[in-house]
Amino acid sequence: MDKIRELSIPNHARIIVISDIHGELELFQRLLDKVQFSKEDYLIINGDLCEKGSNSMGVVQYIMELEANNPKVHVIEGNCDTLVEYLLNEDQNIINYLCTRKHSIMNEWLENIGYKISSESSVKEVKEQLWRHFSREIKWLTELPTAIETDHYIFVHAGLEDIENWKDTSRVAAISIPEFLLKSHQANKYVIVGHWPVGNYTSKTLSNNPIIDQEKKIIANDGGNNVKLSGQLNAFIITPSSSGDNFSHTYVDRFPTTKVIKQFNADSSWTGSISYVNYALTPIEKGEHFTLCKQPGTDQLLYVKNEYILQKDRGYEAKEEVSCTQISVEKEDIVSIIDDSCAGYALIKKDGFVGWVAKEAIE
Ligand SMILES: [Mn+2]
Repeated sequence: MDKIRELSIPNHARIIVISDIHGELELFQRLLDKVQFSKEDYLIINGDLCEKGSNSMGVVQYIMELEANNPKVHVIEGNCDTLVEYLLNEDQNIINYLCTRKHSIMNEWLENIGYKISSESSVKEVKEQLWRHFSREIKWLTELPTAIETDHYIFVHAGLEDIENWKDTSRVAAISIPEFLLKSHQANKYVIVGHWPVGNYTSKTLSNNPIIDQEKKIIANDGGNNVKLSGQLNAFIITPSSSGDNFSHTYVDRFPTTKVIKQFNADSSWTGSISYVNYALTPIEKGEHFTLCKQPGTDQLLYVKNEYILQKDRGYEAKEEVSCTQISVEKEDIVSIIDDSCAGYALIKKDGFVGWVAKEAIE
């Protein structure tokens, strides 16, 4: 990769890392408030400002301004931020992408200038229109660095190749390598990434909180905002202290919260979750609310909420990624409600952990 920014961060400053905002301006602003982002802090936006959410244009505008007014704000590119390059290269495939994906920054820009796109549209003309009105934004997006290196950290959207000199990682790998936490790297610093929702790595209690792998020196921070049913926007926070850097995190999501009115004790044998790829299920015993299933992909036994099991021609599968864990709650706990539309049990999030509680605990 060619675009590496070296950055020297004074060793008393807090570093806040946020990735995969995906067009969620309001969530991003709430998160900055929640971490009490101040003039003393460094803010690293770890790629994927655009796509999937409904206000990519607003996110880009807001962060461009933030960066222009604050030398401590730094942004790197994610794969979703590089899509405008297809347009600049006049690649006709981008027209098909824009016709099938409603939530794209380019569609928001086109709507803003009242240009109706169709599969017949010429890529040259769309490019000319957007360049006329948004050249500043397009230029900014294409000039973002691929990685930022500080004394102790490397910030990159997806990951590094497992090679002697990490700087030889190709740009495509840096912004789009999948499952980096299952791989390894040879840089002798922590590598902080987004891109791959951390929920994909969990096999026990589903959580979208950042994962720190001390041995591999990888920190995965993508909370699956706008990608996962229970997704959230994470802030990973590095706070220096005399004994070294402290790591912490916080998050925001769009779920309503409620106060627990009755204690619920989880059955600890109800654990695990269904995540990306492993949707196939073999039902073993159907209960009133949950069905004990075997997950052929992992050989795990899981209690799957009946409403989340679909019968397809090829067999049974999960409707989407979902927790199969029960979680305990105490009276007065504040929890977020992810799904209260099922019979008997509600899917909630407590301190970032996702699972089921009996409905009488919350209503
Ligand atoms: Mn990404």
